[in-house]
Amino acid sequence: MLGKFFQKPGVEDSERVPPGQHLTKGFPVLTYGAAPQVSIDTWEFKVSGLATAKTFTWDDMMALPQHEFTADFHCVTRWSKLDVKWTGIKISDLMKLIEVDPKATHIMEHCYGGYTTNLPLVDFLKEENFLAFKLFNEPLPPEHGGPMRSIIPHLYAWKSAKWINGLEFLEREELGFWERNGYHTRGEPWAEERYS
Ligand SMILES: Nc1nc2c(c(=O)[nH]1)N[C@H]1C(S)=C(S)[C@@H](COP(=O)(O)O)O[C@H]1N2
Ligand SMILES: [Mo]
Repeated sequence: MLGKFFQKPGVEDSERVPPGQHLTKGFPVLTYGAAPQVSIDTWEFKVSGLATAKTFTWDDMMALPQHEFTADFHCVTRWSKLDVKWTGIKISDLMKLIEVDPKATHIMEHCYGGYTTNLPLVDFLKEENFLAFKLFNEPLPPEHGGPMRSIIPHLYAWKSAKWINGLEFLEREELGFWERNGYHTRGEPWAEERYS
């Protein structure tokens, strides 16, 4: 796509930048509270709720197929970053190892440090979603959620849980940290589902 090279950096590209967002060249860090220190040696990822309970270690995760991803990132505080390059594991590959009760309709992502964020199961299971452990080919920096975070490209970035350490399967919607504090339950950037 030749046209891309002639575009001035920072110019809002209406086809890719959702309404009310502006492009940022850097990659701001947005964390509520202190960033937890998480080591891969003791790292655990727990499946709970309406699914067969299971704990994955770092090595279990690294044994899954690894892919490179390019995704746009939209923070509800109105900055967007296009074409972020990640390396990670598809949620769909992880889900092949998780036995979910058919009654489950929603999930809660859990994190080291206590942050949570909720999603309808259908949004969570989108083929484009992944767990990232590298950012631009370097180990995911701790401030951006290293060693592992989720990336849910089609929703505002508060759904992309940094320092993720578990998934809880639910039979009804429950609210995560920001959702309890006034953010929209779903958070679709093209519909500007910012606050509820
Ligand atoms: N555990 C955790 N995950 C989190 C957050 C947080 O405070 N704690 N902030 C969210 C918000 S509001 C945004 S915009 C993105 C920011 O990711 P970044 O700091 O890598 O830019 O992470 C999301 N995931
Ligand atoms: Mo955000």
